[in-house]
Amino acid sequence: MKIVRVQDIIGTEREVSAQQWTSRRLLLKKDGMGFSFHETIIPAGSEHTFWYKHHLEAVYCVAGNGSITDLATGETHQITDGTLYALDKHDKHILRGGTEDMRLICAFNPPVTGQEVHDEDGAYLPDTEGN
Ligand code: 9YT
Repeated sequence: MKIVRVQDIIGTEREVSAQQWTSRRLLLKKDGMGFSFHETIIPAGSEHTFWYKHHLEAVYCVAGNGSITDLATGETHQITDGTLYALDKHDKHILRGGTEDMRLICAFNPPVTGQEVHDEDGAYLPDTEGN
């Protein structure tokens, strides 16, 4: 059994900050669960275009508020505590922080390795390191 406390991740290589978002990777591929598990903070008023072409992602809001726009349909959905969105079609999207910072809990399949770099579309490249 593993016990992971987010306060022990802050300030380590498992905490990644980029262009106004911060993600704490509580579980990565190397943890052997078959998915990775993250806490992501989206600051109030910030805007992000994400496209996980090679991953499926489920995201559950536990605090704050914001919105997500599906760039395939143009639809925008409000996000508050208790909202989940699942990117089951590798959906390219815009995520916006609302009036308060959003605290999101995320799971990725396949798991993020922690070594991903963004390609020209803002997507993570597929994991090529094997098992
Ligand atoms: C909200 C969201 O898409 N979070 C993703 C986690 C982040 N891209 C990471 O840990 O790399």
